[in-house]
Amino acid sequence: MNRDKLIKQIGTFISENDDFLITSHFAPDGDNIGSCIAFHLMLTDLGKKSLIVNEDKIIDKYDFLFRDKSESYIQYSDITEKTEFENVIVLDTATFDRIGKVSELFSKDVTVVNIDHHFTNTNFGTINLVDGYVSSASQLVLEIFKGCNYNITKDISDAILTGILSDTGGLKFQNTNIEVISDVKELMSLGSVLPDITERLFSSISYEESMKVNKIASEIKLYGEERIAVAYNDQQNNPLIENEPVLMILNSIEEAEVTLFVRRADENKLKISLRSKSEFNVSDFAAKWGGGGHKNAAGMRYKGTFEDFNADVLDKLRKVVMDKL
Ligand SMILES: [Mn+2]
Repeated sequence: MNRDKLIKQIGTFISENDDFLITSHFAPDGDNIGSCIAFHLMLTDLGKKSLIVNEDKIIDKYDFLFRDKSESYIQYSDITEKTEFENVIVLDTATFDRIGKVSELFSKDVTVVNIDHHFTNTNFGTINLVDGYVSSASQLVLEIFKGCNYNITKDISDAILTGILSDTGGLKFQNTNIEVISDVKELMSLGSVLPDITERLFSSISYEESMKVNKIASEIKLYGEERIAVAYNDQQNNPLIENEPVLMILNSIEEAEVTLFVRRADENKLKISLRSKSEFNVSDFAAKWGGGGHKNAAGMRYKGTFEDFNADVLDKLRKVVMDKL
């Protein structure tokens, strides 16, 4: 189906229904949160009922995007009364399992609108608007709102801009193209202040958090020959609130082309963020362990200790990267 028809179909889905569940992948990031909030605010303005539910907590940093957080969002574990939703919008999520337990809130005859920008998206929705070439799910949300002639208020614009800035690393990543800049220009003309949101997303960190970041940064390991850098954190000893500041330091190391940030969540469970500055496809690599994402940014999980991970995954990565050099 062509894009205009798809957007019209989403518009019809919205106009014909009154009660929506909005969700996205666990471990929410700025694009996930921005696109969810933008959609929630728009549905509210259209006189619809809508609730954002995520398996994980949305960190306080994004509170400025909500009109009323307690009315808009609930973490799955805080739900006391289970409602079965018939109309669900899933944003920024490549595979159905990444919404986690939130799927337990779906009714049997649920309609799922899947809006995403991961090449690996499995088209799990009833309606699927998937485009791996756009920077962010938030950019697709803007396209839908424009296509449906919805009124984009400043706060909706701020949420969309937050998503775009988050997934482009503040307009610095390879996915920052003319369309991104053109959308940013449009959002600025709607009243969003680019430096203000950039500041909120990238330049603001508490003293306590900065000490945790420093600890991790001071132990980054560089494999010079393969141009791989690895950061590790044990979340139980050093509970980091956000990964982004570590990723920024890690990815700014000029001797590294591929970087890994490995977090030990709990006993024998690791979460890994992979980034690449070159043609090396970290999504393909992570797929071997059930992970995925984009060519230059992906995620995966691993069962085992950090030592197991080094012997198993990191060694393979070093070999694969060496072979490509
Ligand atoms: Mn995204």
